[in-house]
Amino acid sequence: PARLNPLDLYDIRSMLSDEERMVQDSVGRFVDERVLPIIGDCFDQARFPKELVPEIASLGLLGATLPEKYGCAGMNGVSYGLICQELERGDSGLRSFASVQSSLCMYPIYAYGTEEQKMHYLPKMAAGEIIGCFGLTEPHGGSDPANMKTHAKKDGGDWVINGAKMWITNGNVAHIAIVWAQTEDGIQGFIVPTDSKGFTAQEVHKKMSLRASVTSGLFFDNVRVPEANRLPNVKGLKGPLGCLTQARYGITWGPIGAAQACLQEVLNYTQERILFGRPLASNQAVQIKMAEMARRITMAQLLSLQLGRLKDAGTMQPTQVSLAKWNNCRMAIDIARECRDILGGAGITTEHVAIRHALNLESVITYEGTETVHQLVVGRELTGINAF
Ligand code: TGC
Ligand code: FAD
Repeated sequence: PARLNPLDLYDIRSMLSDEERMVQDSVGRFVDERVLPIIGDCFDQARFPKELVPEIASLGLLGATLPEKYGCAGMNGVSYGLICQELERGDSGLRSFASVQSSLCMYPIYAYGTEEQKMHYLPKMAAGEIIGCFGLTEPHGGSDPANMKTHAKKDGGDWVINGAKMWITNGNVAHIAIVWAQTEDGIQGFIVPTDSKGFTAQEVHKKMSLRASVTSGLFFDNVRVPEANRLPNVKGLKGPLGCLTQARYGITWGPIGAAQACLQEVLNYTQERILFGRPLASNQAVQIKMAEMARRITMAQLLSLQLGRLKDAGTMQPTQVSLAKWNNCRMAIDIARECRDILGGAGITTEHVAIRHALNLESVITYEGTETVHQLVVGRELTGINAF
């Protein structure tokens, strides 16, 4: 029989619909042709490749699961997962851009906004003409967003926002921020144009991770927005947490792509690297490491695909998303670090992909709920005891 595909040992492809395979192939081609040739340099130079945004938009990758009525592609959840997987095979920073735009900015407008807000923002956001960022985390502690200090106060027909957000993806490239703020009626979401008076975004420098992505602090000094910019259809922490469930779902798929990129690289490298008179790949120790990687990638693929099928059936639970986000981020960071080691000295530069993915995954395992947060969500489900 023909040899199996090392990146898809269980032929997950055969479990996809024709449409899902088409989505995967078109995003895969975009990543091979347009992302891989430049992304190592973008990471070195700490540069977000903003020039790719129009192409990402024209492929229908922004807000991909939202209805066509709003200029979106109306894809299913599995297709959205495959988009994340292929983009992150390129770089976690690019997948972050798409996750934030789609799941954290377009989704809340779609799920919690008025018809006017949807018609005004979603088509332009799908086209990449309006870029969004999502402000939930604050400087004093992201794991416990219920304790937020940023607040919005009603003043006539307006809301006045004061406070600060930290570690915000896209902050300095965004035209609007979805800002979660404490109000007299609990936490509420606001669409804040980034050219509002009193709004400042300050880029975070010296990052060793997600260098091809923009990360910022946001500051609100009496920022005034009209009532028309409030998202009226949700109150309380379940507003932002509902967005996180969408984004975390995509993030279960993304790291599979990063791990595949790393495994592919060492499969090639170890065939050609001759040490002690034979290819590195002929050593038992090296084969066991690579077999272990393929095993963990396969399990992650099956986990995300089943999660996607549950999502498309409308039965996916946040605890299931937590388990997969934890498992798949841990899988990928372990693989990327191990691949870096197998490359030896060559593994320490961005000429090879492993160290870039390993460093990026330090963010991915932390954001959207740290590994510990997701473990405790699963623990709470098992025991009925809240350990937070
Ligand atoms: P709790 O007070 O029990 O619940 C509040 C309300 O929310 C509901 N809920 C959810 N709804 C939807 N999805 C979820 N995942 C939900 N989890 C809870 C819940 O039913 C309740 O509703 P109601 O109607 O009763 O009011 O809150 P909790 O105890 O579940 O939350 C605790 C904890 C620690 C799990 C939560 O605070 C948490 O997830 N913390 C981590 C925060 C986090 O992940 N921040 C991410 C910021 S965004 C980001 O990182 C973007 S990076 C993206 C990129 O660049 O790609
Ligand atoms: P903390 O909450 O201070 O946690 C510190 C440590 O304590 C962690 O190890 C954590 O696991 C542990 N811990 C917390 N609670 C417990 C407990 N009960 N028991 C045991 N250990 C515990 N946020 C946004 O809102 N929007 C964005 O776009 C965004 N983009 C990001 C991009 C990047 C590159 C990064 C790094 C972060 C981004 N974040 C964003 C923020 C991210 O969500 C937070 O960093 C994350 O939620 C953790 O919050 P924190 O950094 O304040 O860590």
